[in-house]
Amino acid sequence: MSKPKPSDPTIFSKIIGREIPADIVYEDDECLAFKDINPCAPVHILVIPKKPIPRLCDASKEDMVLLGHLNLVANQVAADAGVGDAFRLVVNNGEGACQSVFHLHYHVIGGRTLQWPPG
Ligand code: DGP
Repeated sequence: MSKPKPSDPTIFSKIIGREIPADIVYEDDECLAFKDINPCAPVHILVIPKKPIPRLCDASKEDMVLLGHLNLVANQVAADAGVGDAFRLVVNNGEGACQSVFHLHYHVIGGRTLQWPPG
């Protein structure tokens, strides 16, 4: 099987389209938030835009409002999960930074003591 290109549809497009299930905790016209299938903390939620931006570095000025919205939704889902005052927001951008799904996503991680710097 050939290596996926950043422009290919991803598993997250299938979650948006309800072709595969996910534990969805928030949805609006612009974005979706659901629990990570492989959580690294008691709270591990992914916030994704419905627009298929592959990586953060592929976002442009026209995405400015959307990117701000994703941050506010991250705040909201963290608060709803009970970790609103202590959580980490992570974007892995590109293969070299461990991005494995090429649809922009923010990891909202919390519910345990978090170390710094991350590995
Ligand atoms: P990243 O390495 O930053 O690209 O993170 C991708 C995350 O996506 C990883 O933590 C696991 C999660 N993930 C991958 N496939 C699925 C899936 O089918 N469902 C859910 N809920 N999460 C997934």
